[in-house]
Amino acid sequence: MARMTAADAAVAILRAEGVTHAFGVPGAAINPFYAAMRRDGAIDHVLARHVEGASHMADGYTRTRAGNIGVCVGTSGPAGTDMITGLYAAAADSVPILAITGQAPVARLHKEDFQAVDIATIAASVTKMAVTVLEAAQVPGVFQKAFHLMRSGRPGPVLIDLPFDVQMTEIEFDPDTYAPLEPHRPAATRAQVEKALDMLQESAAPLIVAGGGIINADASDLLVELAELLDVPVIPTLMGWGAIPDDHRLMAGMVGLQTSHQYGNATFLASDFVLGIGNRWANRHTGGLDLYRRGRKFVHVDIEPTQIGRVFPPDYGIVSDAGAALELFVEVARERKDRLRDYGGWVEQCAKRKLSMLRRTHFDNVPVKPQRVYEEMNRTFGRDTRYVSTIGLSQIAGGQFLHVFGPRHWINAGQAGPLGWTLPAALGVAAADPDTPVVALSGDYDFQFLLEEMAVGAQFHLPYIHVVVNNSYLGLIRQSQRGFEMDYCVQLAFDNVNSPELSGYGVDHVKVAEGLGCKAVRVERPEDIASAFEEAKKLMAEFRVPVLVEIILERVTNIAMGTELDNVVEFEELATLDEHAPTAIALLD
Ligand SMILES: Cc1ncc(C[n+]2csc(CCOP(=O)(O)OP(=O)(O)O)c2C)c(N)n1
Repeated sequence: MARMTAADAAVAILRAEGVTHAFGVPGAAINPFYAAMRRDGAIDHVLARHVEGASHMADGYTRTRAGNIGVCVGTSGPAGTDMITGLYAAAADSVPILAITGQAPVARLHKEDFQAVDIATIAASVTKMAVTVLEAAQVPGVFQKAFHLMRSGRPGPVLIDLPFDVQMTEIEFDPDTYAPLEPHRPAATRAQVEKALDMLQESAAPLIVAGGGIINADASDLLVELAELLDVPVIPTLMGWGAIPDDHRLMAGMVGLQTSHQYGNATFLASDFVLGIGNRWANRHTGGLDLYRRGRKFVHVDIEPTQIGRVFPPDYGIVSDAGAALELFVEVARERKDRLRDYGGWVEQCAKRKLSMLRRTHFDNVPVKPQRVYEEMNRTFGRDTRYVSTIGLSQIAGGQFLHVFGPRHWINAGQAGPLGWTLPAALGVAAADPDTPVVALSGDYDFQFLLEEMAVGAQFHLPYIHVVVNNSYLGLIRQSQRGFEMDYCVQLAFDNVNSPELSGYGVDHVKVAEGLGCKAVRVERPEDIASAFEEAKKLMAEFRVPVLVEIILERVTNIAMGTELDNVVEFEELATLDEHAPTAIALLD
């Protein structure tokens, strides 16, 4: 056994659990932990400029690779409260991150000490565990339990709050023999999978709804294998996007009120059976439940028992890790290969809908129409690109028009949608996987929320391309104001006295990005977008810093959305010629 401070033991456990990076902001109450990180030397510290930024970096880091746990670190008081949005975004999307905060000494916790706040209580509803450790000897056990919890069942975040004196206390701990606990992941039984397959085979027009649980379980290959064995089309949810490549013949489109395809909704409404795996029937996917459920049977597979029946009662529910369930589904489907129902006609109908219901992307308008931006992104950025986005018309249009070809290549704060998430999350993604291109997508407001974090990318050489579609208009909020006259001093645009050429837009994002040590390019004409992206790639490779590509959009844009799956309002005519939607057509060849 070795004697060391509890802070040293905590850092040794992070290393043993596979943590390579910590994103944080120091302060007096967390200094012992920082000193322990320095002594250990195995964890790269990335100094954020805002603690919320650090928490989103940790989130992006986790989402990039199976098994990753992002860690964010902050001092007592406001650092922990700044992390709450990050914890919420992670919890909402079933993403494990570990937040570590400093705290006032144990004896002063109840004395309204400087920056002492009961962060464990504040964080309780957005974590799987939030605890202030009062006994130094419990520190190794609390960290071991935290990793076990984060990886078991439905993944999610944990917060560990460490009083100053607890961090400093010497304890017995043997890092050489420390071993992570085996995560608990429930698995479907054969009888359950056989019953679900029997139900599917009774239907004439079945679909698989593939949720983020499949990506969490690293089981996308199994999903594709199952879809091919059964010859059943797949609808990925927003969190499951990438589980089946967009150019796979069985990719039937996304369904929903916003980030959806018109053909996806039409195919869903023509189906009579849905096998949902690792999904949660999110309301922006389902729309009104009457229409969503009418005329079809549902089987729901989810790792968390209480998710079954939460949104609506399925015809049959199975509690299982998505990967474990898919393994068994594939096994049983293989055994039944010779007696599986022929869905060729149904698959063909779905493919036809895809061909005839594409939205138009090719517009030559100046100022640029957003659809064109996504077409150029599809054309310029390779299949291996990881896209990162959060919320806004930009994210919704990204969902409708971008093409994604692999799991963890669409990285999106889907449920919480906190403005500001995109930039720091993209830095976390770049830190976790420096070898794969990262392209972030923001509206101007999302970009402005935490834009100081760009300096972090310049300082720590975390290169990525940030596409900012600038309408200076809070597009999503305007489009969804639903008759509320909310326009009370709500304008992002102003006359910038330093950049008069931006009249009607406001913030000079190019100057800001350059001031933070990054490179930046501005585009105003559609024919210049592709060359700006190519230029950005070159700048990124040469300087190894984030590169902003700001595209000045038309101020007012409407992107298709609606209130029901059969009532999504289109604002442009659908593509009638191949050249109206060239990159989407290319996927169908
Ligand atoms: C922290 C936070 N506050 C408010 C919102 C509500 N909200 C959603 S989108 C949006 C406007 C987004 O504007 P922008 O980022 O410029 O994107 P656009 O919709 O114009 O593409 C707002 C205010 C939010 N999602 N998060």
